[in-house]
Amino acid sequence: MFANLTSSMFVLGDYTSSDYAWFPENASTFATDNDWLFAVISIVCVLFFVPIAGALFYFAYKYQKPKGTPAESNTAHNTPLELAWSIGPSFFLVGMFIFGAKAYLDHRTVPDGANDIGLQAFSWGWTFNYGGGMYNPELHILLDEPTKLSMRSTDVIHSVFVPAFRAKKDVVPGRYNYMWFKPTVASEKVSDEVLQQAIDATEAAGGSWDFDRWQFTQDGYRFFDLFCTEYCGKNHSNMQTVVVVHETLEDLNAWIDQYSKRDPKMDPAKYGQTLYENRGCKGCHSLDGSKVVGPSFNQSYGNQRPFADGSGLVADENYLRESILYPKAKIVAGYKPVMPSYKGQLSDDDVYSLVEFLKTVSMYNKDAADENSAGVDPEDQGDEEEKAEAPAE
Ligand code: HEC
Ligand SMILES: [Cu+2]
Repeated sequence: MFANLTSSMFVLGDYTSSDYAWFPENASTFATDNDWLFAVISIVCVLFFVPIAGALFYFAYKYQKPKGTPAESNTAHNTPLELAWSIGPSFFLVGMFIFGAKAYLDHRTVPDGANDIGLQAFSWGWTFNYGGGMYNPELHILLDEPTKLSMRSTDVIHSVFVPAFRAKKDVVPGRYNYMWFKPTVASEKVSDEVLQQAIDATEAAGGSWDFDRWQFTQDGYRFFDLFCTEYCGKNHSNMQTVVVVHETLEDLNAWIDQYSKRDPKMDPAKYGQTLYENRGCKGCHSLDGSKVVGPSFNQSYGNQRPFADGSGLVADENYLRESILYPKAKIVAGYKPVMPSYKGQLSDDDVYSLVEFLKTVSMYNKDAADENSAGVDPEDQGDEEEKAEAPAE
């Protein structure tokens, strides 16, 4: 099942057991405290705003004078009144500060023994690091256990937001940041039947997994949404993924094992496609010839690559491997050196699988050319610099 499905994280819906208008589902230990504080502050604001604004309009109406009357003030100082309206509200302000600071400190103080998961944010996606070479775009955590995210960004400022957890934190390039939460609601699993139907429908359509339509993951779990909440560029709205809360450690570990590495029986190119989807390549490299942040993969393997320093070569396996592990070694002309290095993050077999995948999607690959987008004229693609030379023989 894992082998054949690819996923896109576009436009997730919001699974909740009930509709809501005010707050999303309450699914972490932060939610109750934060909602209560939010409600109290909102009510205090309304209780002050409405009478003050009302009095403003009422007095403006009551004491209006005919046009041309000279303005004059006849109010005297009223010390008790001024003290009352200064000191009275300051109790509310100090109260808000104390409860607000306490809530903030709660969010910043990670409990001992929290499970640590790495998070890398990039334009435009997320990669979670579960250790042992397991990376995945979905966040899977354990019920009733605190989880800490150690977060970094490879490019610009992003921000993690899980509305159901009431947890939100910026991910800033050049430094680590962290956040934590303790989920209190487990993700249900749909029945095998329902899951199989969704898998069949997805395969029949030849498309990628539609989270919005199914409202569960391709492993059959219901999920909470995770968004980027810091406008970070053109495809910011695609920066969404799912949070799945597992009830038992066994269940979580089984999921992690399943995605840890390629099943030896699986076709490397097929697995390479999963990595392409799951590991962020898709956000920067298209397969159809269009220029995204990086060159399209249908123009890579077997094609003459022009480099920024004026040199060039025909892309072979070694060049592709080097481009993945040491992206800054050779910069393709017309592109910025923004690709993050995957050294230490992809295993040897992962890189091999990706290279095999790149070969199958290249229009310059003689063996695969018939099945794939053969006939796309490179002259039609992109701008001056990336115009391809004649295909290599
Ligand atoms: C943040 C955007 C970004 C991500 C994510 C990214 N790349 Fe790139 N990639 C680029 C850019 C930009 C270039 C061209 C500049 C250069 O050569 O470094 C490039 C170049 C390449 C090249 C050389 C292509 C050619 O036609 O010469 C390969 C191969 C490649 N990337 C593979 C990958 C793989 C595999 C992944 C995922 C594991 C990936 N990239 C993820 C931006 C990205
Ligand atoms: Cu972002």
